[in-house]
Amino acid sequence: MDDCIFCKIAAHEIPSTIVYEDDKVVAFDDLNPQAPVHTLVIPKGHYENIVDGVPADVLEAMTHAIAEVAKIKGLDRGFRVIANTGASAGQTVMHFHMHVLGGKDLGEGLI
Ligand code: DGP
Repeated sequence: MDDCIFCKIAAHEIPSTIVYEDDKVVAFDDLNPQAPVHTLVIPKGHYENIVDGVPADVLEAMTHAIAEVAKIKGLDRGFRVIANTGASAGQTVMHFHMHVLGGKDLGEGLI
């Protein structure tokens, strides 16, 4: 997608702090962190959200990337994964992404 900021990050056309990358996904630190560790995992291909026909191998690569991020960032005490889906859920960037949040006690709530 031409004017998608996360497509540009995936293509290294705009800078980001990349934590992990393979042929299908990129993980990079969020610009506006909500926790000591706040990393986004995105597919390199453009899908609007988690229900936009994301292929199983891409979902598997994203799960693998989340585990790699947890290892790299030392999230051995636990972490939270969130995929805001649609504007009413707070999705602001319409390129599927999973937030990986951790590095502090996040408590028991969902949000
Ligand atoms: P969401 O609300 O789920 O769509 O989250 C979008 C996240 O993307 C938000 O936490 C801020 C982050 N973000 C937006 N633009 C950029 C950017 O250009 N670079 C980085 N690293 N993060 C961005």
